[in-house]
Amino acid sequence: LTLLHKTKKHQGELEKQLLQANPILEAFGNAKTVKNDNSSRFGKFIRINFDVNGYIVGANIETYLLEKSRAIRQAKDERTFHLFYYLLTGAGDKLREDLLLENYNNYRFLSNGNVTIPGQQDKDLFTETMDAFKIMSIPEDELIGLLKVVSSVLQLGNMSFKKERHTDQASMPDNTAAQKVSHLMGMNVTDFTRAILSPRIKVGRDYVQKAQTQEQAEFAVEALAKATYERMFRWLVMRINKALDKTKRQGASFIGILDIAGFEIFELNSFEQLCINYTNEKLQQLFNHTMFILEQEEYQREGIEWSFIDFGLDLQPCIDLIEKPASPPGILALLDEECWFPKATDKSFVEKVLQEQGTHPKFFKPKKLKDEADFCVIHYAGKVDYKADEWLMKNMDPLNDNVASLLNQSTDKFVSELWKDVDRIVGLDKVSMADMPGAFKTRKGMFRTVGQLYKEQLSKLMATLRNTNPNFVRCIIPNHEKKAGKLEPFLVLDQLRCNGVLEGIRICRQGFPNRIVFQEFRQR
Ligand SMILES: *[C@@H]1O[C@H](CO)[C@@H](O)[C@H](O)[C@H]1NC(C)=O
Ligand SMILES: *[C@@H]1O[C@H](CO)[C@@H](O)[C@H](O)[C@H]1NC(C)=O
Ligand SMILES: *[C@@H]1O[C@H](CO)[C@@H](O)[C@H](O)[C@H]1NC(C)=O
Ligand SMILES: *[C@@H]1O[C@H](CO)[C@@H](O)[C@H](O)[C@H]1NC(C)=O
Ligand SMILES: *[C@@H]1O[C@H](CO)[C@@H](O)[C@H](O)[C@H]1NC(C)=O
Ligand SMILES: CC(=O)N[C@H]1CO[C@H](CO)[C@@H](O)[C@@H]1O
Ligand SMILES: CC(=O)N[C@H]1CO[C@H](CO)[C@@H](O)[C@@H]1O
Repeated sequence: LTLLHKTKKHQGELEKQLLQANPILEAFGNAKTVKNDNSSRFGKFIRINFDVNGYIVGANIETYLLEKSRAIRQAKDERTFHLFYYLLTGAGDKLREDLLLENYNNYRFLSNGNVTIPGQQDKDLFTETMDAFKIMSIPEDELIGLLKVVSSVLQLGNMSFKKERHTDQASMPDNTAAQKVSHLMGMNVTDFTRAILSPRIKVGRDYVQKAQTQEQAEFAVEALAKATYERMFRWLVMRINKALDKTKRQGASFIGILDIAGFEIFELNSFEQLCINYTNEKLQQLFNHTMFILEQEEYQREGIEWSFIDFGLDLQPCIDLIEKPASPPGILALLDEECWFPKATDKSFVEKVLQEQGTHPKFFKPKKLKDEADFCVIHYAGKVDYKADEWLMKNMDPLNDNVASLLNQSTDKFVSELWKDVDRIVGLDKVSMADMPGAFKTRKGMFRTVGQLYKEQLSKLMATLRNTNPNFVRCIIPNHEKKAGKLEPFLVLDQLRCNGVLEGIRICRQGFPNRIVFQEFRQR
């Protein structure tokens, strides 16, 4: 960041804004998890562009895979995104009233109520975040629009449904929360309620109103809350990029910083973890390439007697297992295929994977009874158990398109902006609601699945990274008690081993000078 101080006078503002982009994104995208009070729940690639003279001309941030499910549910001792707590603690009376804010315990989506972080003043951080928005020159009306959306996400959690007595239909005995949501998001409450309870669905050429079950209504509201938060986050990134790209001048070179979502070890892992691990495989491959191949080439150039070592870590087979499009199709391709297949279920997806990839060396089928996992993938860091529950749903990510159009036509400018691309969502009529989850009745290729989008985004990122001279920083947790100055040797060793870092140490032991180890540790 000392580079920032070399900027010209008129770029002082850009410098300040660049430094404020992080606190804003962290407020909306970081959260307390069991192991880390401030864990990033999204990946990001920050690119600082320089002109030929080495002056900063702008910056750009790209984000990956926000853990949006955190907005509606949190595990024990965890929190949702920081901003919710900042807002509920820091908002003054006027803002509380405008945003219809309530106390922590009134919100069902704040699973654990008021959880505080030792040494962290949510109230002060609210002020800091709001100041960061000012420095970013994001106007007040946009900021209020944004905070209203945050408040509606919380309010959506309080919409509750009941099963009507003699039918399967859902009803909503109390519409207080629906009224608040409608007020905050600029919708007509009657229309909103109808869109949730009995949406118009296209059947063949006609539209019919189809009453929803309690389960379907609840699913729709949760999906809406997650999608709303995600869209708001994407807007935020877009808006920050707009602020950071003022000079519109072409950069001659850039420094990029990639920071992927921190993963934690879960017993059973889902679709999100597969995507994160897939990213890790690709990055590890880049690491392997940069550190070992280049280093060995240098030895050769310098005439050091050296025989190329195969570290036995070849990552391509595992990457193929996940991303290969065909012959045989990888896990993501098989998942897409199942999504278009009528009557498909998570179970039939698992069967297909077993059938196509059952003999893959990086794949194995867990033993029945003993194991809860549906399949295991042998990643470079170790064997990971995956459970395929709801993968079809997660990959399609369907939304109630009736509500989406209401939001598209919202009287609130900010909300309608967030929903301007409604034609790209997977709507209710594409999902056979009768046998949820599963069976998406739509033509292949009409929509992009979550897996497809992620794969494309990742391959773009890798192309960028391959054209750079990368340096790697490995963050190691020294202990699980969040204590300063305490280093647990085995915990650290384990992480170094999982990161593939220990291979460097092996070279050292084989009698070579410390240079690799030195260089690696210097770079981390
Ligand atoms: C949270 O972590 C980010 C780095 O990811 C750091 O910049 C920020 O200061 C941290 N926030 C708090 C409140 O510790
Ligand atoms: C929201 O829901 C929670 C839990 O169901 C309830 O305790 C609370 O009173 C509700 N708040 C409002 C404002 O309806
Ligand atoms: C949240 O909890 C903390 C500590 O338990 C307390 O000091 C604070 O007043 C609470 N905030 C609210 C708004 O309930
Ligand atoms: C909401 O829409 C209904 C019809 O769907 C209409 O009768 C009512 O007047 C509208 N309310 C407002 C406040 O516009
Ligand atoms: C994959 O994810 C799991 C859980 O998130 C984690 O335990 C494991 O270390 C990850 N593996 C790789 C290769 O990143
Ligand atoms: C052992 C190992 O993983 N080797 C791989 C390192 O990366 C290069 C290039 O990406 C591969 O060719 C090796 O197979
Ligand atoms: C379905 C729908 O209403 N789509 C509209 C969303 O908003 C954009 C512009 O604001 C319109 O062009 C779409 O027709």
